[in-house]
Amino acid sequence: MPIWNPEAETMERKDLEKLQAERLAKIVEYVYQRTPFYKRKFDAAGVKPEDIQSLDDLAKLPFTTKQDLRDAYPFGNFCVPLEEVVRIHASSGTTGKPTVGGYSQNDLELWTEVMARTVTACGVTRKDIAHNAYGYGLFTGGLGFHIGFQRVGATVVPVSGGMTRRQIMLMEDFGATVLTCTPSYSLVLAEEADNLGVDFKARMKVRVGIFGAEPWTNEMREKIQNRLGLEAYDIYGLTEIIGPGVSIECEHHNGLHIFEDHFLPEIIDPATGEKLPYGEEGELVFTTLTKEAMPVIRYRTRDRTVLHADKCACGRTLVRMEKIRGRTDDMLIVRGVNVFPSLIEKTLLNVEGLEPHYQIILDRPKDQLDELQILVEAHHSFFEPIDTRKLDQLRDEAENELAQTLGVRATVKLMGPNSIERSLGKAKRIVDKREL
Ligand code: DLL
Repeated sequence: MPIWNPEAETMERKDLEKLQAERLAKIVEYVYQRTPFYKRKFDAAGVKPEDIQSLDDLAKLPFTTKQDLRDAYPFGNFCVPLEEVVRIHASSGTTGKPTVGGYSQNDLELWTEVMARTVTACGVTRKDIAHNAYGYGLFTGGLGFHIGFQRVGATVVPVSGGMTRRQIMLMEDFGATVLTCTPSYSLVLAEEADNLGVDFKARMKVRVGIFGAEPWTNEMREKIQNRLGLEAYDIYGLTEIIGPGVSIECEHHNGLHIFEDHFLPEIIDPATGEKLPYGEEGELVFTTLTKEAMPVIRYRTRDRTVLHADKCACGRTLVRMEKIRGRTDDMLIVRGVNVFPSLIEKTLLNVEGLEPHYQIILDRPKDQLDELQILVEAHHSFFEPIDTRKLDQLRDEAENELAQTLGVRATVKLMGPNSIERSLGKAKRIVDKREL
């Protein structure tokens, strides 16, 4: 498979590390001079830019947290005057103010470059027609893919999210070969095709799907690939770093290559902040090495994964991160037991008869223990006509499987087709009523 920028993506690791160290020293000096936001942080930690000479010195620098960025909202951490900022994006965030991303002209150029690398890694070329159903607007997904597709010369269809029925028509009429959206929305598209009597696999030419912006397991990947008849690639990114374009799977699907010449990754122990070696699971931390408007230093993503540095068969020398395993703050504590949402998804999708649409509800009725309830849709055949005996069996099977894998009891409520809310973008999987 072609590589967009072989020089950068297949560089010898020692040359790459040399480049990273040079860029790190520069960016640390840059942010220190350019914004009181970092000057204050570095001063408080007793570290000066000249202390940062090698990659090992990185650990001397203080972390930047989501709270730090909130405190600086909206532009307090920018390193260029607003006249040099040519684009703003933001991530919705579930509570309070959004997280802002600001881009200079050069930052947009960098974003275009990493997105061109990204789509090329998934086999996209100028011959492709890319149906881009990520949201256009403040969210980085739509415009991020847009510029990457244009750079490689593919034909981009900027359809954005919504009007799902129309999307099915356009995908078929335009002969889309690439689909980009959240993994959950890809299933909404498949369902709408079913509703319209359109056989997605037979009528659509889509061969590649590039899905991300929300957690999804390999079990979910299987479901999507089978239903849509395409090869699904996982893409990761976040507004604070650049948007999509931080890391991408290659054709070997053995982790996501991080564009390390621009985004320097670390894994830390979320409890102690200690740096962990390759192969160990922890919290992903990024330092942007080349951004101008809004560089971030040691940004704690709260996403949990593992890094691997051995060479990949695709030829890229870039570090690979495993599929995101969850967030440091999404672990549910149910009656004192740690429960990971990704494990719930995995378990449900291994039970035959359940559909990949579910919601996790946590509640604590007054003076009682936590209750974990899982709403999940059963295949429509159970409802035509309704077969309560079989539904009861299916529910018991799901509850038993969950009890075994989670180590805590969850009640399962089986739902009819299309009864769990669908999302155009990121799916809302967890409803925690205990905080209300
Ligand atoms: O979701 C950027 C993006 C757009 C990525 C399109 C991929 C495709 P935010 O809205 O700032 O940015 O959300 C970032 O979403 O910290 C993760 O928790 C989560 N996330 C993003 N990609 C993945 C993924 C975009 N592939 C936050 N797997 C991140 C799991 C993901 N979680």
